[in-house]
Amino acid sequence: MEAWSGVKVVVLVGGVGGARFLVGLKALLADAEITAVVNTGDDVWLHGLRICPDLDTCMYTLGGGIDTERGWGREAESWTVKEELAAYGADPDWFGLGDRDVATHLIRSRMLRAGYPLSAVTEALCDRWQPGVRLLPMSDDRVETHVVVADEDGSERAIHFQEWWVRYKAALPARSFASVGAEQASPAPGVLDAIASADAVLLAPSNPVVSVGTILNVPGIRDALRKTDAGVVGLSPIIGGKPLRGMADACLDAIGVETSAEAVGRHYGSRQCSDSGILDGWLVQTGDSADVPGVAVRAVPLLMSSVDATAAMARAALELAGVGVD
Ligand code: FO1
Repeated sequence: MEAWSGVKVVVLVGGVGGARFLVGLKALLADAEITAVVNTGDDVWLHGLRICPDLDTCMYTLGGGIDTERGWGREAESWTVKEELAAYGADPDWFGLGDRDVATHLIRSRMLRAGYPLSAVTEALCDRWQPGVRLLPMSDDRVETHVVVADEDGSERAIHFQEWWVRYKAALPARSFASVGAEQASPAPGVLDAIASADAVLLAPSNPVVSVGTILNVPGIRDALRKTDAGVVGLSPIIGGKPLRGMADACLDAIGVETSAEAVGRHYGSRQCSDSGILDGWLVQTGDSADVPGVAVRAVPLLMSSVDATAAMARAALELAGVGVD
């Protein structure tokens, strides 16, 4: 009997880093039940289409359709629709809308307009891609990450995360982030049950502010993490004092958290000795150290350089969460 059978693992994930981690976890837990709770704060309406970058990145990566170079969008992509939109002068022209990717957005937008919740849309799209992991949006309600930025003249304005991230490459100093709609949102069906009945809950090495942080802003999720019998273990997205990819440092600066494995571990906090913390364990990169009061810290290799390397990280995280394998 496979040592992992029957094990239930929930992972809170964002985009590229989270998807990569899920590939290694899936390789390790061949026949266990993996549920990914995916950030939808990056989601945006563009050209009349609803785009869900982190859900699509996870779906394409696990389903074998991702462009591995970019980490988002489809492989063997073409950009004719984008060129034609630009020829019409249709705003925005700074977002990479690929032709193959557009089909996903057309199906999603049609189903949303027909009244299907995002979780049902995601299930339908996954029928094609068979990711081998249950992908749940953090919420079926609209929760969008907006960024308050300072312009050259010092004036402040709020822009959608995608504009900050893609158009400005996070170069505009971010004053703060807002999860617009979070107060009225609730976790998507299945999210709270999955966390409550899990054997382990893992925080993928995703952006702790705009990915994992946004998921924690959905009312009920943080409490569910504090209440579950599962071990809750995070993997640091900061290695040697900097993020491996993405701009987590720009995000951490904006909320006044130092870009270090220790600071992020403390930011998530201890479940045992704080009234809002969520961690029992924290994995940091070999060579990094972190003192996170009330949290068991272990240093292991955290570079997702191969599926095997990622599977080893996942094994270490599960063991720290008390789900050991012989
Ligand atoms: N990221 C970019 O840096 N440039 C793009 O043009 C871009 C287009 C894009 C289209 C679809 C999609 O699902 C993701 C896309 N991303 C792009 C990534 C997106 O901005 C994600 O929100 C970030 O990667 C953060 O997870």
